[in-house]
Amino acid sequence: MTPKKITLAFDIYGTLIDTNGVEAALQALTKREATAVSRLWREKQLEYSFRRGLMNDYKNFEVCTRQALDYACLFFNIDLSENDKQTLLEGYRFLPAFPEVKKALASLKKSGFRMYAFSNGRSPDMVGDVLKNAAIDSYFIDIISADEIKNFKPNPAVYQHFLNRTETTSCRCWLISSNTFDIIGAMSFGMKAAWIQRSTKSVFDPWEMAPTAVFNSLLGLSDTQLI
Ligand code: 2OP
Repeated sequence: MTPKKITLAFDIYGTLIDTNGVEAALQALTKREATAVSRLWREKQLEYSFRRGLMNDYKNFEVCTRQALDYACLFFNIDLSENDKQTLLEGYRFLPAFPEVKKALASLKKSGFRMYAFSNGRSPDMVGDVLKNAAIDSYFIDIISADEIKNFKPNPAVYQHFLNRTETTSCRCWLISSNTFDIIGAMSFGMKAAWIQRSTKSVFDPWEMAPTAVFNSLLGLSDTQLI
């Protein structure tokens, strides 16, 4: 097998893009320590997407993000104006990439892998903007968004949609993600999956499977590991 025959599906938020990048703006607007607020915002964003999926009541990832921000504000008793909330949501399009991402993507692209961005975020606006603003959009052939089928990872239909759009098969495809729900979703669908364990404190869900490979950054991904 050569890299040209292997498709890599890169999750975006938390894997390539650091969602904690909202902390500084949150702190400036709320005038308080924002780590816990940022964490709750992200947790609720994911929870809302999962619940929408289970309920068959699709609202896109931006809506989930906005409602999760409203929840975090209510929970921490933070009074933000509509303008401030819009500023924070706009900031979601300017989140930074993790430090090693550019170097790792450049090296994988040079090796010849078929590389796609694969996200629950809406494309092209939400995901397209964040990749462009982080200057990593050029590494991908295309963005595949779960929004195209009005569903969310980890629903198997979304992984199937990825294979359909990229004209590949699960045995020639790796999901690359720091999100354990995504790794388990892809593997139970039949894809190989590399878990990017971005913090030693991140715990892999103790379900009936383990990731195909584990790395502490994208720099761990190489031809020998993926072919
Ligand atoms: C993604 O980018 C939700 O972080 C997840 O799909």
